[in-house]
Amino acid sequence: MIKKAIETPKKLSFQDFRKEVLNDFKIALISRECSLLGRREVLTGKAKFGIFGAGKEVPQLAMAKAFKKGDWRSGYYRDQTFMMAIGEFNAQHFFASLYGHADIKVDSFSAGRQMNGHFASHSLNEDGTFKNLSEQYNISADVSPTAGQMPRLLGLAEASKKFRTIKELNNVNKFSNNGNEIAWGTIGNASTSEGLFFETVNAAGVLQVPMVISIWDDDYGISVHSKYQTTKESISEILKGFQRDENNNGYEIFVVEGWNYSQLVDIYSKASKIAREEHVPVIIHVKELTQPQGHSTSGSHERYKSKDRLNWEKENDCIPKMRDWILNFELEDQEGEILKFVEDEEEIKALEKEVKKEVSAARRKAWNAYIQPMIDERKELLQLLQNAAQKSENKIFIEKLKRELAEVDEPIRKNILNIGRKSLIYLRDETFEEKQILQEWIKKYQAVQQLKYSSHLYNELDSKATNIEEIEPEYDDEAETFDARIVLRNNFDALLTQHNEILIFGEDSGKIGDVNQGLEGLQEKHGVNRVYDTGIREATIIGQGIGMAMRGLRPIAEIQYLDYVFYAAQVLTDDLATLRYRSFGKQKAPLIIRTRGHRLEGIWHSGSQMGSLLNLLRGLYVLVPRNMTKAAGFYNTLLKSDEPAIVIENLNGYRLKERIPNNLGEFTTPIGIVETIKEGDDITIVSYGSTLKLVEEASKDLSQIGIDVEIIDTQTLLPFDRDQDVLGSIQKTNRLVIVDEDVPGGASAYLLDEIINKQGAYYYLDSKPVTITAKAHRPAYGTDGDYFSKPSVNDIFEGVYKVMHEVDPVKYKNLF
Ligand SMILES: Cc1ncc(C[n+]2csc(CCOP(=O)(O)OP(=O)(O)O)c2C)c(N)n1
Ligand SMILES: [Mg+2]
Repeated sequence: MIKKAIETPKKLSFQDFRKEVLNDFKIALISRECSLLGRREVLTGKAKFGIFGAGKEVPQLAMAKAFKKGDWRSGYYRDQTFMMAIGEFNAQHFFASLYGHADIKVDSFSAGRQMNGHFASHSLNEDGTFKNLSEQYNISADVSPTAGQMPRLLGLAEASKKFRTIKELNNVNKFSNNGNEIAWGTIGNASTSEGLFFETVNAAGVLQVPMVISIWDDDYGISVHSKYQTTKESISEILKGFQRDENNNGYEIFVVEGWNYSQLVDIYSKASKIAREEHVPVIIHVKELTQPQGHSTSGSHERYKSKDRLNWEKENDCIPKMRDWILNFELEDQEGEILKFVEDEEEIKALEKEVKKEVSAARRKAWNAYIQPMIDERKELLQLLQNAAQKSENKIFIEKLKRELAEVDEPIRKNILNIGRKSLIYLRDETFEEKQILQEWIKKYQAVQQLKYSSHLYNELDSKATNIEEIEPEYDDEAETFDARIVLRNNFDALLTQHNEILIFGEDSGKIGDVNQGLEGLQEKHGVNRVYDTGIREATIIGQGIGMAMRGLRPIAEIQYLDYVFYAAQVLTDDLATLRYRSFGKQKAPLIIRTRGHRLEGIWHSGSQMGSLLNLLRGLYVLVPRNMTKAAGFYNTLLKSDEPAIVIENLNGYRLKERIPNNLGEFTTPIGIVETIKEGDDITIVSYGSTLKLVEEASKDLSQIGIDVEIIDTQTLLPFDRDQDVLGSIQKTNRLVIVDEDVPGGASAYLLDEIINKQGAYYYLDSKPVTITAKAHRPAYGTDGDYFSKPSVNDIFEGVYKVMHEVDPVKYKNLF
């Protein structure tokens, strides 16, 4: 058979081409062998769970060819072959991550924190600053929730657009070369059913950003066939309306069989050119892929696929298909000579044999590297247990524990610590040096190991946001007051002037300068590329922010009202909040989310869901400034640092009067520091946001009858009161009331835990701590809706009074 499709003008270049094809094929074979052995490792108990890229190897070889330094990938768990093909992953890494080797030098993606198949590159230097990202392959840390990679993909692509279109950013070579970088997305066919997929596709079409989405289509999502997933059973079919034409922007859409190596290479090269040069998004629907091992190591696909389908998958498996193509490939050159990739099948068989050996050796090496440190650690503990047992009256029990640990075939840290900690129970009544040595060892071991699993939730370096000191706002002696929105607006103006990397965007943020005019006139002044409107699509607004922040920009993403943040909750909690943690501190997205809420009226306009945010957003700062000067100070603080945060402004505070500081863009509100806004001796009241105004009002009524409260504004909810000032206050008043606009057991429960448990205020309380919260339901509409749903001045007065009644029922008689 003579194939003319691929032109090879010179013998030499055919040899190069041959080498490349055979090298690609070898990568595919290594990847497949890893998947096969990986499954065995799980089934024999050496690893917990495995999810592999088998059946998707060949298209990933093609994608890797088009992927250039500076580019970004935002993909999912099937991409091991791609990672191998760009040279960032090998068989030994594969097994290390499968075992969950908790060492960043070994599992460079997540130090064992993520399941296998979740990839990440290192964006940061040791000091937390960005590396030169335009000189490396960039892999944004994967997440497991299906389509969770899509919103971030939008931002990664949009960053290229910003680097190309904002003149002042053109020279930032560390992050971009004139916006030539493509953001490559990968997603499974079934995951395209998710709303996040469609939201992202639409937004990227509107924005016209350099994004190439590959859809790996194997007709299934675990056991569920395409007919239950996708209209017409074809994602490219239904996306046809996005195809660009002479009159309209849109997408370029390609459809290709996943086993057709030469066509894939061709299409990926075209797609790359379109996206890179024209900044037009591209979709590549890669069909006819298979799952030779089923979805994952839990369960087998024989349960849900028919015999016919299983046979079809065997016949259409992309690796045997590529093998046949290599074997049968012949090309006649200009001299009439027939050029081939291989002489005969034996050459391929020899390659296959070599690969098996290589992968098997890599597996052994990875296993030994994983298990040996723990065998050594066990040995240390066994010796210490032996020493302690010799001196102990409970020798037999300790020796029994020792035997139990010695008999574990493949000891992990849980086995080691479990036995060590149990041994201390038998030694509790005894005192001797060997026991002390054992105790010290366990304590130190636990502390060191714990870090492997718990570090990097926040920035732990000097650059962390909580290190930014307070700079007070400065005023002219006779500074006038203005609507408070002007403080914000002028401060944003100063920030946009100071930092070219700042971008502010959201619904109505551009042309009208946000619904409350905190950005009024700033689009005109700083340009439509820096202050701009987006569609109504909260999840991808956050995704835009995450992606751009990961690429060195400083986005401020607006969520119009706090109540609508839940459209983006998945992206915030699964992606943004975990990014630093799941990449073991090797990636960051210092995204600032600007929103407004607190004490409004109506079921979907209360802006009070603080408890749920506190639970979902560990990894972010949750900031609740009581006025706009404080809010502006938080933006200034955050921009001096590099961590993500959500700032919840008071919706009913924009028209209240505040003075305009002189040091705009400079003054800071410290993170995690409370402020005592009224001193008093009888009761400490802790609150935040708009509710503080009501607390202040109630406190005036209370002081009229001789109750002197101390009012503390938390200012920050996450983290809370790092200096433990609330404890100091309770040491004086011995009583605590928390006033919270959230539901019972919401933010008030969090605050109680912080104050009573963590700060230890329990020891200083003379009265039961009280929480005054909203009702459990959403607030009804209107002023009465608020009055009957949220804590009112009356509620606060009576709640505090009741505490004092219990203290002195004669002086403070029952009100009712
Ligand atoms: C939001 C969410 N729902 C469910 C799951 C469980 N889950 C993991 S993979 C998967 C199927 C995905 O199928 P597809 O997108 O076609 O990718 P494939 O595995 O076939 O490559 C499901 C349902 C998940 N990870 N995330
Ligand atoms: Mg699928």
